[in-house]
Amino acid sequence: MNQDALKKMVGQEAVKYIHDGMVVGLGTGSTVKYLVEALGKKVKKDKIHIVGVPTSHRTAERARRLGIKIKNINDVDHIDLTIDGADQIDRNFQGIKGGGIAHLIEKIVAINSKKNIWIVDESKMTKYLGSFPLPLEVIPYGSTQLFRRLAKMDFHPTFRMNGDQHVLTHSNNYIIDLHLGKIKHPHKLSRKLDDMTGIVEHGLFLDIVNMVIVGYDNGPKTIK
Ligand code: ABF
Repeated sequence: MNQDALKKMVGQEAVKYIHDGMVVGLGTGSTVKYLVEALGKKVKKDKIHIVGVPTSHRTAERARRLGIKIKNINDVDHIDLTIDGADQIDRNFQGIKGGGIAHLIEKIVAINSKKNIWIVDESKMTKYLGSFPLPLEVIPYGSTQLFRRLAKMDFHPTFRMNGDQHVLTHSNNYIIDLHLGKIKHPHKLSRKLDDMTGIVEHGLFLDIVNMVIVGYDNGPKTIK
């Protein structure tokens, strides 16, 4: 099966965990696209009442178009379940997210959710995090000096650019990607980045996910 078919598989599998009356965090990315489409069909067919809390404009628009009621996180009392994609997941179920520049909003929604499920194709599973660049959302003011500091730490930073323009996040911040190769101690790195002024949020999602649904050729596998 190609990667897109595996993404569709897990997106459709995950909708089984969404029930009438739930407030559901809706992630961002190409795998979650299939979840939102399956959820739209389930809402119509089973006439269930769901409130979706989107993690990006893209997801919000797609959900609205499919008849899913959308609310801002500040307008809900709690989030029962968040389903999102991921860029990499290691054997301890730690993750890298943010390839889609939405990791700050995704992390805010995730840490305010009672349960988190990640849906990925098998290519995202890895022994160590790091071969996927680690995104940092950074404040534009002083980002040049921050970039130099990260380079001196041998974090191999690059600005996320679109031509000669900085890619801007939902909050109009910049993205710096760290090309680390292998992250052996993600918690130690997380603490180091949390202490650096100018970094709004990094894409290490540690001790957050409760369940991972992985797409394999012989079917979806629910782990953890
Ligand atoms: C999102 O899922 C982002 O954090 C991440 O970049 C993206 C990757 O997933 P996909 O391969 O489904 O686009 O949550």
